[in-house]
Amino acid sequence: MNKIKQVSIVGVPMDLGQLRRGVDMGPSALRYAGLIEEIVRLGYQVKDAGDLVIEREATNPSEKGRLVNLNEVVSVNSELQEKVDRIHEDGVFPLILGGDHSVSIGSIAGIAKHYNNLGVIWYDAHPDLNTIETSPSGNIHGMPLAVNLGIGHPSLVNIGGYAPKIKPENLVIIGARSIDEGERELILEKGIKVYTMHEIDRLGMTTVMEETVEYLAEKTDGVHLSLDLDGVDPIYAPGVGTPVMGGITYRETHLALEMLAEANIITSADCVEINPILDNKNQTAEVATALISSLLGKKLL
Ligand code: 4U7
Ligand code: MN
Ligand code: MN
Ligand code: MN
Repeated sequence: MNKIKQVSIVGVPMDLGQLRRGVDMGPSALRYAGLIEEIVRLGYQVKDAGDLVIEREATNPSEKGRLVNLNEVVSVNSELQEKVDRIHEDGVFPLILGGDHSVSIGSIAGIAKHYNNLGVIWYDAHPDLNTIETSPSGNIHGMPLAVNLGIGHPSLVNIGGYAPKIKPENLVIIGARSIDEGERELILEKGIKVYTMHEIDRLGMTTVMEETVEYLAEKTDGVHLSLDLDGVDPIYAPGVGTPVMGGITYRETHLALEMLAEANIITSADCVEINPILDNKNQTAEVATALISSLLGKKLL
């Protein structure tokens, strides 16, 4: 990653992948927290591509038995896919700011086509491996990882005109502690590598990250980090829509991202699920800004 000293930022102010409003303000909150200036201070050439324009249909999003806001989520992610694809073609590190986690469908769709074996690190309290059949909510932000594996509604799975985007063996989930039954079955069936909170407690973050880097470095030619702020414990990151107690600490998360920076394997990233309305004086966006700085190579000394 450090060989690419250019970063392009795309904001996706979208909250349609779930029912709670507010996560659409994530990009503004990150800008307010000084994310862009911080990345510039780290020596990167930063291009802020601004935010996608999100068009809303005035439908009832809570209608049961369907995917919530499917058409809007497909159209936003198709546009994001094209944007991220172009950033990658210019040789620039894409950093996507959500928005809810459904934006990872578009970001990974734009990136994965450029790699034979894109690795993905999914830092999250949830595995986001639901489908319409298994989802307790119908919310697409609980499905993006399944979609990236080629499992789900065809109009989501085929965004960018190809599927699947990633292979199950190139994926590592870190921080999971709220796993639905269908997700559990898929993890076991596909043999997906998951470090739940149990493994993090037992092994410690150092070992988790050493193993993750070794696991991915061998077989991937690029690694996307998808950072859902609810992976971090809500004590540190309260401004998220689906908080789950017993999460990864602030220091452990820094350590994880510092180790990824050292390993120099991350080639793109997204930062999602910040909800400023539920936050405490923009704390979560500030935490995210500090974390992204670590990912991009910031050191204490
Ligand atoms: B997030 C959930 F049921 N699994 O599918 C669902 F618990 O992107 C939550 O990780 C999904 O924040 C959380 O609705 C999605 C629920
Ligand atoms: Mn291309
Ligand atoms: Mn998520
Ligand atoms: Mn989550």
